[in-house]
Amino acid sequence: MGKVQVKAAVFYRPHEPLAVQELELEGPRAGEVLVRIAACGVCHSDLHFIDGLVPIASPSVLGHEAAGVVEAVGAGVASVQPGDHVVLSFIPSCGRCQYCVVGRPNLCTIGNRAMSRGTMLDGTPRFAREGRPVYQMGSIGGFASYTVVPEAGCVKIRGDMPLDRAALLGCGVMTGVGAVINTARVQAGSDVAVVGCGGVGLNVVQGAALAGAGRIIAIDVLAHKLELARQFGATHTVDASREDPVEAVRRISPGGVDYAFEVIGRPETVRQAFDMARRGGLTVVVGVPPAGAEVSLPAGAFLTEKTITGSAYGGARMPVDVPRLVELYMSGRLKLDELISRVYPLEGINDAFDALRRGEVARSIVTPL
Ligand code: CND
Ligand code: ZN
Repeated sequence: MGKVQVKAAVFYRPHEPLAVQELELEGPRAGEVLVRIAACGVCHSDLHFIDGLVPIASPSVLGHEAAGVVEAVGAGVASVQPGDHVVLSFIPSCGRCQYCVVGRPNLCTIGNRAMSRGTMLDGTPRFAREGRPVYQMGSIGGFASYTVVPEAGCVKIRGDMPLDRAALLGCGVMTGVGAVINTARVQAGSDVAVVGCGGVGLNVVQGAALAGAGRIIAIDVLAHKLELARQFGATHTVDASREDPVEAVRRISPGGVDYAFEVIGRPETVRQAFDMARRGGLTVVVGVPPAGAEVSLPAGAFLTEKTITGSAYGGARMPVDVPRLVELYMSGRLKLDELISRVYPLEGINDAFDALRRGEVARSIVTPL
């Protein structure tokens, strides 16, 4: 199939608004899929590029939290066909590398290389403008009317799942709930602290509730985020703009919590989370820090068998986890409607990022068509 004209939001350089432009989209090559984007969530990871905190290939179509409908497939594609509804994955795991084989597909060598380059698995993107390549954030580029993704980057979902809700599963929900269930494996009855209750952190809170955590302590600097956190299952809230969050958490959960999650991406709050964890407790860093940032920890704490780990994409095993999350939503046990604070057309994308930067929203979605 030939080239398609699409409308997309393109990042050129930091501290500049995204440009909403016409691009050419090449049809799917072998093993690739053309998807009409129904909705794409506005995640803080995209904002890090715009704010110049994390580098990305330029120019790039941003957006990595998307769902849509398969329009066409390239040669050899077997798992989806035109008309299927899909959630897109920003780590298109190959299924064959050492990480995939041992059951850690979120660490896939090939998928992570494609994600960080902003390309398909063969190292090239499918968008172009005036003949020059335009890269695809997370091998997706979801702020576009259509995109092409690797087959391994789409997961088929049931047709009656609303696509705008499904988009959120592509990053925020998978990352947040997955950090609790896949990475930390939170035990029922244990105490959890969540530092940062935005689009991803609220999903850590609801993941902890799903796992049957005992005390779920939500920490943020904005009162309306703490109210939302209560709706998502927090049993206690701490306003870190008013009191020391470490002291507050250690007061609520004497000795500290079993699991502390950092969901902002700042060295100071990583340290706070670590200090909130009890002896033998686990700290999980979900937030993406600025490039080059370092974290300082009290070395003596390791004698108390405290551990700290990162969580990439919530330890996602997308073909397993996405249908599970869909079933949880469809049976009323996963909150997605409450996450969508605003819906923007593609032309409103820069307003959506301004609102995210100001902390006004849980999540916004962009509907490109
Ligand atoms: P969002 O901006 O929605 O949330 C951040 C929240 O942190 C807001 O509610 C803020 O008010 C709050 N906050 C800011 N400073 C403080 C502070 N000092 N103390 C307490 N709360 C504070 O961002 P998001 O939820 O979309 O993303 C959060 C992070 O997760 C961000 O770094 C993003 O890049 C990262 C992430 C990681 C992954 C992964 O795979 N690990 C995937 N997606 C996003
Ligand atoms: Zn994200």
